[in-house]
Amino acid sequence: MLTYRPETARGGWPGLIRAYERYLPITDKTPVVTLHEGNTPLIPVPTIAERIGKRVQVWVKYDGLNPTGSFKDRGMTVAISKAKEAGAAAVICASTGNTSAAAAAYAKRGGLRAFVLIPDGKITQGKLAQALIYGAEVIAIDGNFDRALELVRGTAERYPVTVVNSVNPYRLEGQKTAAFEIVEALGDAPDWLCVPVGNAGNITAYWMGFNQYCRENRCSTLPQMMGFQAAGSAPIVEGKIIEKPETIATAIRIGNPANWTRAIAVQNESRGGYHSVTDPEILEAYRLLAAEGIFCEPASAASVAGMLKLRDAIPADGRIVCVLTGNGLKDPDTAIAQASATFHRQVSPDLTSVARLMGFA
Ligand code: AN7
Repeated sequence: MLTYRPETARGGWPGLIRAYERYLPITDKTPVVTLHEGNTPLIPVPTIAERIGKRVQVWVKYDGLNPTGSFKDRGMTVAISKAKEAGAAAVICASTGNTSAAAAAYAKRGGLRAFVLIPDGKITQGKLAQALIYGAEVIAIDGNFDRALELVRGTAERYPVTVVNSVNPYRLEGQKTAAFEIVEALGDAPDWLCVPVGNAGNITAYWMGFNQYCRENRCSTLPQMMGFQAAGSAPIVEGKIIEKPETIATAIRIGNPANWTRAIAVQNESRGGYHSVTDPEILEAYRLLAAEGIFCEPASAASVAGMLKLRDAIPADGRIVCVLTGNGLKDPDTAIAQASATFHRQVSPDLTSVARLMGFA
């Protein structure tokens, strides 16, 4: 007889709600909607660390290994479970792609309708594919993410739909668990946490998580929170709304972050900072990560690009974690365009031709 026990599925990992129940706003009545998200690896990246030119240790938190390929699953398992608990029939979000993928998956799993508003033509193939195959109701607007979020807020004020963007506090509650996992993996918090920033929900959530774990005596120090925006979409760095944000890192193509005020508080409390990285810097970090065997999406590489840009400010013997928020498979077009690998095409299908190309004949 087969006995399936969710507690032991995926190497004993029941999903982050069950794993961190006591730190989350979960009750006996919460119907847990999970895909066993969380528990992602913290991977050392020694060849990238070497580029810093002093003794430091660098790890990446590879959150692209979540069920829908991004950190959004952490927030969505909690947001959808709580929406279901409250009796919601439908959820809505604006998205540059990853939130819509996660909302679509978890809403379907929980039996809720999902409406997703996306900027037409400005989300990657993989993310669009996900929203569609999970069966969300996709509304692509002739406008950017910021306009989509305004429409989402307006809709939710008038109609019975629950917003699952990071203005929903349950999203941040779920996402803070990534900080718990980092502390568990390292035994304490790192010196720096480098995070790509769009709406600044994730950097806020990490800060909540580290603080909560310190209050619980699970860690003794707090990291400096270093947020990185793409140069064409850097409202927090520039201190003003960007009306027409642009960057190859479409996930963070956001000109008016929803959690702006919180983002400033995180900077002040952690003695951290916000900096911008250019598209070429992002793409260089993206290729360096691939050279370590790690494939993330361009927005995620902003954390590594930012760390390398600030190398002179890194403390000696520093321990740094860069968050890789999304999987590289989300954006195959950029990968193919940026790869410099040898790619022979239209090769005659015979041994001599193949061996010749390999340099053996
Ligand atoms: C890969 O999906 O905003 O600073 O609508 O997809 O918490 O917004 C995505 C954001 C970083 C920025 N990396 O996180 C959306 C969306 C990736 C992302 C961010 C996003 P926040």
